[in-house]
Amino acid sequence: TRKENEGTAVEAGSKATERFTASGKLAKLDVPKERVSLLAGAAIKAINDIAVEHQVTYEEYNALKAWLIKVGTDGEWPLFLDVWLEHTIEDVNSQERPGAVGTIEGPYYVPDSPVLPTPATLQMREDEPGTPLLFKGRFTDTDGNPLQGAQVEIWHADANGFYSQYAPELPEWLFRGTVKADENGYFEINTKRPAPYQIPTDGACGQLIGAAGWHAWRPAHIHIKVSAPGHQLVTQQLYFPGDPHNADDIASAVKPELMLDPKPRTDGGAGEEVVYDYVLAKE
Ligand code: MBD
Ligand code: FE
Repeated sequence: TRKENEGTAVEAGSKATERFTASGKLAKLDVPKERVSLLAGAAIKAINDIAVEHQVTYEEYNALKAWLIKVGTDGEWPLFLDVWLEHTIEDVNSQERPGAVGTIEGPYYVPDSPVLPTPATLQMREDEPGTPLLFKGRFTDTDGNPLQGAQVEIWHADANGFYSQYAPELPEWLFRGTVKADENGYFEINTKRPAPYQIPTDGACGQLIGAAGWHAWRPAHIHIKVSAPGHQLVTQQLYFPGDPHNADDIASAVKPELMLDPKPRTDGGAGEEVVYDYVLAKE
């Protein structure tokens, strides 16, 4: 797996900023004045309360100012927010939704990945390192009927913990694809087990982690967006039992329902297989 400082903030965190800025999400944002005043007011009050409660010094205040400036110049606002806040936003917004359990999207999703029919094999290099993983499952609606037109968008790190399009020298769509389920809702995806992921240690987020004596790790995970016409999209991640960071994910995004159960392959192929079924709620 990956060594200390191999992934740089410049290549990963800041690309996430570029992508977010270019994605068109910014243009669509329109938060009503009342909500801005309520939320910004509450956030400012919470920080002022902390300053009183913990008797914040000028040294600490200036360290904060320098650090906030660095988060921006390193392009790490998406990384910072997705690691330390998105899990709460996701909880708040998925409480009422029946069916498949979700978790955070994180900073490295890319829309419009290559469309592949099932059974699919994600793009890999020749001699791609890692344990082969066959991921299969089925889509149903909340009444148990097979779902038509369902798809799995999948993206994950390679065996060194790097994401394509956010690290140099990786093929553009390595370990990224949009897999169409068959008419009975079944899908099969051939890929390789991802490595645990360390967030970039050389930028502002890494500086905070070092200064606080925390660790930078996320457990190995596979990112997923599942959807079908007329049904609610679910964004989630799947995890592997036994990963040392399942219990202390820096992004607080692990849930028991998202744990896979890898088994030897039933078709005699190399590696392991996992089965994960999706129930999608109507829109
Ligand atoms: C990741 O791969 C990720 O999933 C999150 C949430 C944050 C940083 C990197
Ligand atoms: Fe990730």
